[in-house]
Amino acid sequence: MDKLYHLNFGKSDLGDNPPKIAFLSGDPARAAQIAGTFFDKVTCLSEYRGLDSYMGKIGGVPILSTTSGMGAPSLSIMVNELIQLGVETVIRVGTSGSIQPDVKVGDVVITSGSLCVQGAAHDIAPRDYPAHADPFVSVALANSAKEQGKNYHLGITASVDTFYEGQGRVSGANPNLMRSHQGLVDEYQQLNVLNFEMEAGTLFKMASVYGFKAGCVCAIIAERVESENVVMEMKNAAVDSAISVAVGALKYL
Ligand code: R2B
Repeated sequence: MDKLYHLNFGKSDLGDNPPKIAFLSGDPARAAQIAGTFFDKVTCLSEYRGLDSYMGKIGGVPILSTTSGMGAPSLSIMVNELIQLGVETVIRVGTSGSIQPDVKVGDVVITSGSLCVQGAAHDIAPRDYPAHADPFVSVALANSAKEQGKNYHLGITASVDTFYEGQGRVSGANPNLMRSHQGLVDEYQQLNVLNFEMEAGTLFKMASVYGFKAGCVCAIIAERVESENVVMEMKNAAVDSAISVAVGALKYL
């Protein structure tokens, strides 16, 4: 038995030509959607703790679609185990809230680098260590988005640990933000940060430390300049766009 504890599969499940590229989604339903829509010869490798994984082929190339779970601690476990299995490129396909007025619900953001405000990353690299995407993966994602006529933005993402306080939300159970978090959306807007999410910064630091390639494309599902809420009516279409940009990037890699 060579199963890794959290992935719940091992090298012997991956065959003679094991996948070197993994799509990584926070939501297990998105991991299943990617595999079900785009993979040939899909195998479900694991349904364990909501961190489900699938294997298949796209254009004859073996590929994984795995779930990171929400937030950097969970992502760090799944990515560590994927790398142990020989994965060399990880593309996060996520959801996100925009910070800039011209980044609209339904658009996609391709992260060139993260403002990484994530505790898990401190276990892997120093606070000031850069959190940047692989430039070739980012260009592949941008080429794919352009080719598909998507509204896309390439730039800096704020990767934080919490959905509420860390993204300056006061509409949840805690209406009182610490002084450091008051006016966060305005401050990040002035710093030209495009969007909030909760995984990419740690993924990028792991990539530089471990020596693999990483990229991130996120569907914009909230406009934080306007509201704290997710626009549920547009979520599926936005996620479909991010997925098709990620899949379309493969041919540029
Ligand atoms: C986006 O969506 C999740 C929070 O709702 C989290 O995983 C993220 O980065």
